[in-house]
Amino acid sequence: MKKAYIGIGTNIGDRLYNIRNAVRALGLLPGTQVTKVSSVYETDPWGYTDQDDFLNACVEVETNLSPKALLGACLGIEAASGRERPFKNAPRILDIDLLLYEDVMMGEPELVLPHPRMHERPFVLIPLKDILETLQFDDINLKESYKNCDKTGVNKYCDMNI
Ligand code: PH2
Ligand code: MG
Ligand code: MG
Repeated sequence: MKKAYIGIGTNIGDRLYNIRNAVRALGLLPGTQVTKVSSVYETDPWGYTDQDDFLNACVEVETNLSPKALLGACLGIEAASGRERPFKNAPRILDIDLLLYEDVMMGEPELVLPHPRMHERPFVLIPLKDILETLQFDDINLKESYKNCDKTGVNKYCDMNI
């Protein structure tokens, strides 16, 4: 089994339902278990700011799926929830991003690991810190990014009860 870390975000509809639904669906993937869940955070929109606040969370999974198979499965869960992609950083029912997969580094058009923008994103770093003990992978120092990130727009919303 391989360990992977996944970020979940939503700012349309019943946001807490959407997060819980994503976590449940991840746990139902073949050869996959959800092994840790972060708290749920309410976060200011980042990037395209003229939209409603998000709920964000992160989970750890143990999986037999390859990185690309896991990514494909995450995109499938998004699509099943009704996700549309009208423009970059648009409001979304559900976004499921593969952040880290073991210590795999890859840069292919369909998948870059670690996630290339996670270091800049408090809404990823803060929930990830709940579940990732070391925050330190060989070439990417997440601990520094976490220490330096602006924490003002990320507020604990609730514990994840799944
Ligand atoms: N996702 C984005 C862009 N902006 N802002 C917040 N607060 N949370 C997100 O999940 C998010 C975002 C693109 O994936
Ligand atoms: Mg995203
Ligand atoms: Mg995404």
